[in-house]
Order: sequence, then structure tokens, then C-alpha cells
Amino acid sequence: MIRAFAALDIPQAQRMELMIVQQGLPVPRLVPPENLHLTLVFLGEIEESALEEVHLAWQALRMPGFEVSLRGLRGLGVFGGGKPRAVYAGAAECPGLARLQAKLEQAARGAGLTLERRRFVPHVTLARINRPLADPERLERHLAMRADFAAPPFAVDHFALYRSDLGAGGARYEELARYPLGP
Ligand code: 3AM
Repeated sequence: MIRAFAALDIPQAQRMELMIVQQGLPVPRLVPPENLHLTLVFLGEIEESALEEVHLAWQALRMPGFEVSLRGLRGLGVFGGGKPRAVYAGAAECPGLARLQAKLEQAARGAGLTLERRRFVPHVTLARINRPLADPERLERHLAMRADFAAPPFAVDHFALYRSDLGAGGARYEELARYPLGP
């Protein structure tokens, strides 16, 4: 079985902006810079043969590229409300991104996978919070001060399939395939 997902990798300039935001976040564990990504579809733990089917379906897709801005209305946010689970940088409204995400889900379902039906909130997770914070309001204040965060927009000309291995030291991601997006 392979734990896999599709995501956009983040170019170096935007990655550095996100690393700057990560500095000083009052949370115990940050996502390491090499793991920063924008998840499109989480496939779960699946058989290698099922992954191969999804890979073929994604390879057959013809989709245009687009630009993504990491900011959005609130720029930075927290999933989980009063019980923070993750800190993220949101992406601005982007029809190309939404269309790509929908197509990938549709193609994965067409290849026989059962996926969770969750609303797509495009984001890059900056920190995961796996135990209650001593002072969640400190995090709220910290993020409020950086509410105007915006990284320069970047062109998306491919997406990628990743394998995820969960270890004691955190997740390790390996790129398995890369899919170009056309002009
Ligand atoms: O980094 P983010 O949060 O965008 O949260 C997991 C991560 O996305 C998400 O898949 C990405 C790679 O691990 N993920 C993990 N388990 C999940 C699940 N059961 C999940 N997404 C949905 N359902």
C-alpha cells in the first residue's frame, strides 16, 4: 500500500516567504521547508495497482497552466477554530486551480478510487498542531499581525504525485511523477 497525494510544489522565492512567516510562529512544530506544498487531492493509502490507474488518468489530462497567489482574504489562517490543528497560508481565488483540483478528483474517482467529499480550501500548511496550545490566543495575535501577508504570484506549469511516508520524525515526501500543464 502507498500513501499518496497530488500537490503543487512551491517555487523557491515563495518558499522563502513562507519560511519567513514560519519564523516566530508560537507553535511547537513547523512543516520543514522541503515539505511545503499545496495539496490538490489526498488519495489515502492505496494499492500500487490503483495508484497506477490514477497516474494514467492524470497523465491523460490536458489542462492549461495558471498563476497562484499565496494570500487570500485573510492570508494566514488556522484550521480548527478554538482548537487549532494547523496554520496555513491561503491561496487567492483562482479558477484555474479550482478547475485543476476538480479534474484531478474526477479522474481519480473515474479510475475507481473512493475519495472523501471535502470542500477544497487551497492552502499551504505551515505548521501542524498535534497537542493543545498553552496559549492559543497568542497564535491568533501573531497571525493577526501578519494578516497582510502576500507572496508574489507564481506560474504553475505542472503538478506532481507524491508518496508520503509517515515516520516518527514527521512525514517524508517523495515525488513519483510530474504532469505538465499546457499553454
Ligand atoms: O499539507 P496539507 O494539510 O495540505 O493534511 C495532509 C496533507 O495536506 C493531507 O494530505 C496532505 C499530505 O499528507 N491529508 C492527510 N490525511 C488526510 C485525510 N485523511 C489528508 N487529507 C484528507 N484526508
